[in-house]
Amino acid sequence: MILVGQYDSPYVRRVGISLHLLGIPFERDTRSVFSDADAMRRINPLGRIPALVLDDGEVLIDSAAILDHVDQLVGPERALVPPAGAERRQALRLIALGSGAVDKAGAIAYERMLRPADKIHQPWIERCAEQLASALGALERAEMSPWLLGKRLLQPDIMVGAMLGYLKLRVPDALPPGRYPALERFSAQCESEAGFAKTRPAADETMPSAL
Ligand SMILES: N[C@@H](CCC(=O)N[C@@H](CS)C(=O)NCC(=O)O)C(=O)O
Repeated sequence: MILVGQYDSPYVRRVGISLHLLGIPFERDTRSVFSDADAMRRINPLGRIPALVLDDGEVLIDSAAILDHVDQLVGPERALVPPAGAERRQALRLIALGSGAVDKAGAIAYERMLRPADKIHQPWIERCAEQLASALGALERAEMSPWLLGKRLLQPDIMVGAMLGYLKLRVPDALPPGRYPALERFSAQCESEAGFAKTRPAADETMPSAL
């Protein structure tokens, strides 16, 4: 299978981390959604990443749908989202907080990096920053013992860890030193895992500035 997308995308990274963690071999297509937009739209009509090209050529899009397939491949014992009940609901809530935080951080990064300076709308950035801080506050108060759902590293940890890595890269002002001590420790714990280490964005995996 081929994972399409660059690791500066936390959505691509969370798929890469999950595949490494589960020991599923894969290749990479690291073309850019910006500089290779036409080619990327032939893979995913939305021109977004990640996509996962299966060995028979079928293309899965959207990290949640890709990871749903990966969980089915490995079966309920090894799946990274619990199969049912309160634990599954809690996992999905934590994943939603992590991916929602990425969406807000992404909106800030795109506003700052893709718009000409005179078209940047500061009130929109401030609204996104408040929503992002509120989500980070909720995650800061979450139990981590040592992972979000207990002893095993699961999809909520991967999503939140990838989100924190993305913030450090693209919106570092969202993580003022000392404001989120539990999340700082949690991020270091995630980044020391092999799957996180193998999926650090390369220097050329980056976004363009003003389109
Ligand atoms: N819900 C999607 C979000 C994917 C997404 O936002 N991808 C971004 C990179 S982080 C992208 O492709 N952006 C390019 C664009 O939308 O033009 C998922 O979970 O895969």
